[in-house]
Amino acid sequence: MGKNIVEKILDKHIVDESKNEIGIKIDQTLTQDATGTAAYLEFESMGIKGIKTELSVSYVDHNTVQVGYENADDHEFLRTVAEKYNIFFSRPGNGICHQVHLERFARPGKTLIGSDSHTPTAGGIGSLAIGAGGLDVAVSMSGKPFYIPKPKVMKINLNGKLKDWASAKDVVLKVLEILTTKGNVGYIIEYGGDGIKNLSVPERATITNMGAETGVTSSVFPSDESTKEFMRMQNRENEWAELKADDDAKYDKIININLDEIEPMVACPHSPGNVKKVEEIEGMDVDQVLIGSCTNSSYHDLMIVSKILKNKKIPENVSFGIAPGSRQVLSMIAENGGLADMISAGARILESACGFCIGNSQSPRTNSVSLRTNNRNFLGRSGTKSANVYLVSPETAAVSALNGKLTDPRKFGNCPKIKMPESFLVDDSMIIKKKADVEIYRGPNIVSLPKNEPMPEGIKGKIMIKVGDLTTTDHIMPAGKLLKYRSNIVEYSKHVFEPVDQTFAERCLSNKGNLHNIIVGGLSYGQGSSREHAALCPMYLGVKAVIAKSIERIHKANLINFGILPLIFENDSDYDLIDKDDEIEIKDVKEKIKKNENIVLENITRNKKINLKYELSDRQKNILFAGGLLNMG
Ligand code: MIC
Ligand code: SF4
Repeated sequence: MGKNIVEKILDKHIVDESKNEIGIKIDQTLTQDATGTAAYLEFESMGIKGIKTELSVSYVDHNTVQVGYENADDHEFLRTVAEKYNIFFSRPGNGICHQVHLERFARPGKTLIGSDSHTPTAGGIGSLAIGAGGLDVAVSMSGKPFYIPKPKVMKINLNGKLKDWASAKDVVLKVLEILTTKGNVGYIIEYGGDGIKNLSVPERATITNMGAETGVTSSVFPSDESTKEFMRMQNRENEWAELKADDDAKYDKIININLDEIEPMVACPHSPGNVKKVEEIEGMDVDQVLIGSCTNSSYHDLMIVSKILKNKKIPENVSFGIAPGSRQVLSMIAENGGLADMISAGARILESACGFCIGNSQSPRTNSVSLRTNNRNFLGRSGTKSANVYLVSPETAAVSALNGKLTDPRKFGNCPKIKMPESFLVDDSMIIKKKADVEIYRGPNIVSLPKNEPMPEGIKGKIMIKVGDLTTTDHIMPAGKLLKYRSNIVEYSKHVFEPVDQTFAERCLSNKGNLHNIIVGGLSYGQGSSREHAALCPMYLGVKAVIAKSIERIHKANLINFGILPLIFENDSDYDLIDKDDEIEIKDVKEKIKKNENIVLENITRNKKINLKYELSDRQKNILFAGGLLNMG
């Protein structure tokens, strides 16, 4: 029987298999600074001499604002860790991890995990690239397998050809409109169809990048002539390998999208799944426009923008910023004059980093409308809770910036055609690869990680918070200006659930030791980022279980890694039988899980019984019993 691409890659990488999960060998890892500090502290605590992967890269891209000493401390810690353990170190200024990895390291047919949910960007080149918590990345660097739920494969056929002004971003927004941000856990998307030959690797990467918002494990494209051409332009043709599905390959689900019918799209506040056509809501005034992020900041994206802006000026009431995705892109547009056209139009040129996307710079003004090319518009993520953030393509962003209003770019006139250069400008001098037995730098912001106790026999505690559907890790563990505490868990923990309830952390700490703290969530709890701090910090606050209607893959794995029990309501409607401040008890929970028996929660306050379920492999049960992976030696 024929095989699909996912099966072909997995066949070469599966090293362990149980009823509901597979363990895969990981060829490459990546970390970024905001998740990397914890990941390397965890790696150090494993006492391993050096990495066992083919390639591991540590990027510094998320927090480069350096207000206070904390970021600089983190950067130096990361630089010295990389040197000690033989890890590539991509210096601040070299670009956003996913963009640089695609340009310089990602390879067709290889497995990659990264401590960042947008790691599937590398699926654009045919790598099976998966986002994970930092601890899972640390484990993979030590040569042990990485576990995912047994995947189901969804084929999305892209047929036909995009019309002028429709772009890869509009394609992935269409995918989000179809799949929404919930209900896709466990799937890997494989792209195919006759239209993909017309899509370049960076366009494919925009599509696989934002697949993360659907909740799928990864998204992957075949590796074909277009892939070969991109790799040749990066001077990496020798790393190319063909990757294609067999004609009779089987899929669990098939979706067909006609590229000819794709129109400019927009994701409205406050979810990337809240998709409309631009023409449906155009005309709205925009106060801020930001172009960049790992979704849309390739050479082609920025050249289109520069052509749209050429000889034009941005209106005085629009704040307009552009962050090129990598130093390669920035250098190339600087050399060919594209950058000068942007500056002349009134753009503020921002560092090649995540910056605005994670809300630690460029927060928009109160009650404003911000139009952005990144991938997430969760409430408050921009740093301004009253702002409304809309996600669009670079073309829509640039045309709208010029008009001061959300505008369908088709109104602009002729669509600029970008002639790609003969090759990309390759200069890896900001990527350091050195191995020496250096002493690791630890400034006062590098605080060692707290540990958990083994799982209690029974849970007796209190519901400390009850949140609704689609609660993201940005709600649980906000980033933005707090990013500088990523390597200081005690400090960072004070801010858990801050956007939702400012008293949560304090209340939890006062219970800790007497009562077990419990979180109740709705559908798709923990969607969004891979930040393990959304589990690590609640663990530090004494949270023992999360009970929800459903929990997203990466967050569930993080909860288990830090010894927090992920439980699911057997009946969704039982969510209504439990509320904040209720006292609850789950008797003999450990024994029941050991024996695979049903779990019943007693709501003591309301005198109600609620049936709960769980899906845990033996491996995951053992991690939970130990109180987390770090306790397992
Ligand atoms: C994000 O886009 O939400 C982040 C910031 O890149 C996160 C990682 C983090 O929180 O450090 C992600 O996507 O995993
Ligand atoms: Fe950085 Fe934004 Fe991409 Fe996350 S989504 S890696 S914050 S650019």
